[in-house]
Amino acid sequence: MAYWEEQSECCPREDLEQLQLERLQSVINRVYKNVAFYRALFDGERIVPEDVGSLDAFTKLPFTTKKDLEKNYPYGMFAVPLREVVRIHTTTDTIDTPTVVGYTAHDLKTWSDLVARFLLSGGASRDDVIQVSFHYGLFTGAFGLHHGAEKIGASVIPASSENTEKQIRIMQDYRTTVLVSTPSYALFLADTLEEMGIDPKQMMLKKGLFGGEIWSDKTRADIQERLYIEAFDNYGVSELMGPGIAGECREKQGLHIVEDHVLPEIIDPETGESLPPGKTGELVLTTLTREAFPLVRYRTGDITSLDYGTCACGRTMVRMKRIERRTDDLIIIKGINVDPHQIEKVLLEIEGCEPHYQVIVRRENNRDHLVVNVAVSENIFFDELRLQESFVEKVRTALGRRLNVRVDVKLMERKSLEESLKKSPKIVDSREL
Ligand code: DLL
Repeated sequence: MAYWEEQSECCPREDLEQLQLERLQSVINRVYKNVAFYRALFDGERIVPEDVGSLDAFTKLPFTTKKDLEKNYPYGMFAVPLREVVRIHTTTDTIDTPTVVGYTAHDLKTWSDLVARFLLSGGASRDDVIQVSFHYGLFTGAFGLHHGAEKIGASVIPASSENTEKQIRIMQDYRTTVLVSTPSYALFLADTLEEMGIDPKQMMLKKGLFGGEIWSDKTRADIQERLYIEAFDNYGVSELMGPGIAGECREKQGLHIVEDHVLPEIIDPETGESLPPGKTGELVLTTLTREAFPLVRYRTGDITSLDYGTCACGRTMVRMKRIERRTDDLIIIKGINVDPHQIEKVLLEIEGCEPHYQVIVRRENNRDHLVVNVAVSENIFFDELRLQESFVEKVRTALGRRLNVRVDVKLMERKSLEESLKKSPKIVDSREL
């Protein structure tokens, strides 16, 4: 059984809880001292760091939300001076102000160690050739996986977002053994292999480490069957670090959360009450070791439950059930987080559009498509096909720019759209996730 940091990963729970408490107290002290937002938040609730004397007392602290991060754009949540920040990423979400996430040199070292943990727990090793098919850029996915894979000594191919034929050529010629991507991309790859008449059995691919979006057991079975690989789930949130927060071991009975670096809780998303182990609710995470960008009780919006039972792999870290849904309308397309409320803002800026719309998300040929049905004013309707086409193009481009994903646009008369909204919700996600 290969562990990256055996002592930590298999730490007895009593010792782990003691460590968590010590780290927690240090985080609370640090954010109170260095982050104006937290000082004001705690002062407002008449809390001083000394009040957090137990893990129980900690659950009385207020939450941090996405809105708080938005208000403190870009550097307001940093707990160190900018000169100590050696890397900056942002979240992929499409709100006006993404969250800017900073890392000190020590944060980067921790990040790669935590990614190394789940790479090894999924059976990857220094003998592997790991192809990272996430886009290298502000998104945390590619760099996070890349440095973790280098850390375990694997040969890493930063294939990024090269087109799929090229990815396949790389896979064949460079003898890739592990694919790192979103699960939906793995399925698309399987389709493309089929179209190209290439039998995946003839390739060296053995494993896939997939994350960045919600996926089901059925999708896992499809990927495994079609690519002849073993598929593992890994979870991360950019605000918290990126990938490396949780990953599956060979048992695949949930994802081990790196509890010595991140403290998980489950709350009732409606009331904010803490829920006991085993109950399903919203995952709330607190960073225990982040230097540049510590977060206290951050609401992830992800619905899951926690299992503190023992795992046959020997790791004592709690297991999180695979994410089943979110508490909000966030739509994740190819790993990019799309906030549908942005659509209305874009439409309001375009003359002739009304701020009424319906979003349809569907998966065709293992590719996710976002279609926006847009209501247009009657005077814009449309005897001239050419004018109509250029209007659609204008809306499509404006939406695509704001949302960072390709969008198809269908124009509708207001009445027809209203009829449609009577029959189905504003956001229809027909993907079987
Ligand atoms: O998606 C980080 C990541 C990159 C994780 C690559 C794994 C691999 P964000 O773009 O901030 O960060 O999106 C975070 O994506 O709150 C979940 O809703 C969703 N998500 C991420 N991983 C999983 C997963 C990256 N394995 C948001 N299963 C999270 C289900 C996931 N949902």
